[in-house]
Amino acid sequence: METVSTCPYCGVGCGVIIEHDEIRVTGVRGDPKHPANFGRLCTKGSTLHLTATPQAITQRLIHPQLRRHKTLPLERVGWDEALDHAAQRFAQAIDEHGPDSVAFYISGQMLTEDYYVFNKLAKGLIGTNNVDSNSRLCMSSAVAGYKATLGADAPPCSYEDIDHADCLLIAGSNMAWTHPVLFRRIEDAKQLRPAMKIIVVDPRRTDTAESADLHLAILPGTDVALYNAMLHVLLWEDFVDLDYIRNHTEGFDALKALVRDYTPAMAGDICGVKPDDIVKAAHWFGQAPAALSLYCQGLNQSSHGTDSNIAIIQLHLATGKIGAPGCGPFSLTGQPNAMGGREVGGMANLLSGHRDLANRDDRAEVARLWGVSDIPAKPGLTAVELFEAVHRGDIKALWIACTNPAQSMPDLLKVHEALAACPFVIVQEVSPNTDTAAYADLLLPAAAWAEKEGTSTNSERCISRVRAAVPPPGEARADWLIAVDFAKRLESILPGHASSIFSYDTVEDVFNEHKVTTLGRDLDIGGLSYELLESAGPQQWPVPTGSCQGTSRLYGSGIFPTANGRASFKPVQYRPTAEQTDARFPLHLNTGRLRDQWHGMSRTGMVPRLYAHRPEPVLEMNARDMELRGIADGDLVQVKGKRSQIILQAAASNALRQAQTYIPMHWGGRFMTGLGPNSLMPSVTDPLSHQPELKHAVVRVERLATGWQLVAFRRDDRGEMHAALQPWLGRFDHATLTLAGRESSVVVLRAWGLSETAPPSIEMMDELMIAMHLDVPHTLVFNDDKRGIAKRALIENERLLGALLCKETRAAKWILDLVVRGGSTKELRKWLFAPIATPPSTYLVRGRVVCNCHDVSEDEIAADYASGLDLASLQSKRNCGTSCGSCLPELRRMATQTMQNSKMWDKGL
Ligand SMILES: Nc1nc2c(c(=O)[nH]1)N[C@H]1C(S)=C(S)[C@@H](COP(=O)(O)OP(=O)(O)OC[C@H]3O[C@@H](n4cnc5c(=O)[nH]c(N)nc54)[C@H](O)[C@@H]3O)O[C@H]1N2
Ligand SMILES: Nc1nc2c(c(=O)[nH]1)N[C@H]1C(S)=C(S)[C@@H](COP(=O)(O)OP(=O)(O)OC[C@H]3O[C@@H](n4cnc5c(=O)[nH]c(N)nc54)[C@H](O)[C@@H]3O)O[C@H]1N2
Ligand code: SF4
Ligand SMILES: [Mo]
Repeated sequence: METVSTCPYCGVGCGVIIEHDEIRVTGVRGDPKHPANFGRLCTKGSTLHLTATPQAITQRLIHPQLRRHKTLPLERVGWDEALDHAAQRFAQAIDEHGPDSVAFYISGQMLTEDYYVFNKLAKGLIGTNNVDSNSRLCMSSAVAGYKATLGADAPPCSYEDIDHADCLLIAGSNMAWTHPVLFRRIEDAKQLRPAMKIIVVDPRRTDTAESADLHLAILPGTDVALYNAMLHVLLWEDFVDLDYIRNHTEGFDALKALVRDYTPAMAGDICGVKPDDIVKAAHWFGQAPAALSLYCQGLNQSSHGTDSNIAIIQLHLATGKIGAPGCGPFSLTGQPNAMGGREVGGMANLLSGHRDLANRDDRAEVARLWGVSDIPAKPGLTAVELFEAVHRGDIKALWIACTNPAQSMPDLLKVHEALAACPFVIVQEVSPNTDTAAYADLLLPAAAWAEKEGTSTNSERCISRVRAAVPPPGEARADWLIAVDFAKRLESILPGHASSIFSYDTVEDVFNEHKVTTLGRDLDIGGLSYELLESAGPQQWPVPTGSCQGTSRLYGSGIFPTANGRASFKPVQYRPTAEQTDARFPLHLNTGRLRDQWHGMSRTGMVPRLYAHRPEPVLEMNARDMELRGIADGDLVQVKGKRSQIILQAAASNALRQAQTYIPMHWGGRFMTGLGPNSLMPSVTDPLSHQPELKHAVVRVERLATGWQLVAFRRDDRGEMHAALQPWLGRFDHATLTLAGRESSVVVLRAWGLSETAPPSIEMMDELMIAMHLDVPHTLVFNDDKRGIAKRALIENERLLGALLCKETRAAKWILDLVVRGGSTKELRKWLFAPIATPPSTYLVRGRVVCNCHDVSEDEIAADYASGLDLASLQSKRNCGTSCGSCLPELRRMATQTMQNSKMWDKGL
């Protein structure tokens, strides 16, 4: 059987075809008809079915669980008891402390219908605007930037504009990894029209930057200076469109006066790039008949994220490069339904149908549509404020759905304290294992991708149907249904709710009500219905009543959704980030994404092959900074920031300038000792958008002397061991817990002891052997007590199934390869019982896997390139990059670089 649906990961919003037998998902492939991907999927999308295998389902949350008292464990309860209890706790808080004592923290990964219901529940039924979402950490600066300039929160462009642009300005976006299928479209366009110029603005030399004609490796947080200087050049060289400015905008004179100061020399100084390169970027942008900018978190996640958005949008307004094919400021959305959340007003300062909470008429209109007396005027708490209020004890009941703030919020220690102290926390999840779930007093099992129905809107305003293919496991339920069931119970407790405002029979009923709230608005979808989506496929809003087709481009008329129809310029000054490096904290810490992982890894982290590209948590550093500190690849370092410190392995990266470091955001407390990188990040926010500065912290890094290392592997066909081993992370100075393998899963625990820490006792190792199911009689055991060396290996049917090595770990990579890939255990037995440190000389360390689809590693690719193959012949030999294409940027980069093999595993002690 096949069901057409949408990928639940990034904002590209690719169409997928789910292959299934009505009980289980058996496969997934790209939908050739979907306008976002025309059949393509990236590494994450093409492995979606592997997050729904029977083993993966055993890791799902399938029953409601309630903690009756903070000191008691969670226990299984039925839905009635769970939701009655929840309603009673919420009603009690509202009764004793008022509606603002409860709060909801939801997610851009919910479907539009889910989002709509939660928003109505808080603002309409309870009467609190305390409903915010993880989109606050993601898109709120983009929302504020669009509204400040264009008058409405609407990305005016379409993906097809890539096919028409003569210049692409990609800023603060590593699309090659984060919007891969869209990046494939850029690669196609460049191949077809090599004259198209690509400019990338990113402090790091990412794979996206490698593919550019010009990479501006600006110093972190200096974007506003750069775009102001580009405007300076555009003005100076007459590239601005004075007619457009005169007819369609206002406020240009003030901006013109301001950018007079932003000479290329001045901005070059601030940004740390050559003034000539700024001039070149401005020339390319100005000369291009059609210029498109694509931008994401490098702009948004900053204490001046709104200004960065405004500054880049103004380049388009000043040159009139907006509203025409190939033109416009295109903010890429991160989460699959960040846009849907904005449409239903699912944030603390917004209301349904792109309305504003601050606007009295908007509030009255929504109250009328919902059939409630009023919507409170007091703005709700935005994400950072919300957790601060929880920390102060102001929030008595908190409902978290579809997001994992205990990993993804900044200043994590404080967030963990807040969650621990909150009287009543509901976590609505698909996984019982997230860092946030640990704090739940009530855990509610949600239906996941392939099990739920609704709609979601991608970056280009395109609304797609999300369809269920299989039933949810156990008692899991769709998010919107859980919210509606709760709302009805609350209505029966709270006074004054004779008739329900939540009488929906189907998810389509919710969609139709949402549709009514959009009528006459900029996002009007009066003409849209599930039926039209069924017959005509995905549609871009607006689709006003009477129309049966979406709108691919906005503002072609030059009329903007502002009071006087004009877009407006804002004189934005460059401001530095909140934390600046100094002698005590001399390094900048940047964070972001990996190609094959999704956020807190609750889903991608279940798929062993998705670890192959970046197998473990590291701090990336410039080689010179490492040398100055006596740090070698694989050394343990302490990363100390202003709020906390964490320990990581260091890895040299030639993508970073000196004084800059990078930690992927994915590695939280389930994968390494400590809470992960977000404990280092500040909770300062942009004054307008309230988006926190998740890309900029300052740190110092020091090498730590290690005394011993322990490495343990175990094949885990049931997929249960990763969760079971998590408590072990806290028992070592530093440890990491990851997966390896391809067809079968191998759990990998690596632990380090600092020089003063005693090696693990035999008892502790025995305990670990039990936890890893290595405690069987035929496990081979070697102990060298004098040197404190221990080796264990479990071999069955001549296949190595698991091993534990303490202190003598130089052969660890070889042994892991034997567990993962099989092979003769003869050499291993020899190695095990002899005081030999290194693997056999015939063994070649296999490097990182670059091509995930065809399992091709960097050393195989490097060897082929070294032997004279070009990309095409490499591909015909090994097929790498011929399936999903996510590795193509890296294959191209490697063709021009000699790659160094990772030395990380050679640091056995
Ligand atoms: N593989 C993968 N893809 C994803 C996701 C995922 O988890 N994994 N998540 C999705 C989500 S929710 C989002 S929001 C998007 C995010 O997509 P992106 O924004 O593309 O991803 P990031 O890696 O967070 O950050 C992008 C780049 O910003 C750069 N940067 C840092 N500081 C600055 C600065 O001051 N100025 C500029 N110009 N650049 C800077 C970083 O070096 C980084 O390369 O990805 C989506 N796609
Ligand atoms: N340092 C740093 N921190 C960051 C960022 C950064 O760049 N750097 N980026 C920020 C950004 S842009 C974002 S978007 C956030 C993302 O941060 P989070 O929202 O915390 O990330 P996820 O891990 O995607 O959390 C989604 C959760 O929902 C669960 N889930 C999946 N499907 C469903 C469903 O259908 N229903 C329910 N109820 N639950 C479901 C998943 O198991 C998962 O635990 O992180 C932010 N934090
Ligand atoms: S680019 Fe990848 S993650 Fe994003 S929607 Fe498409 S398949 Fe999913
Ligand atoms: Mo995001």
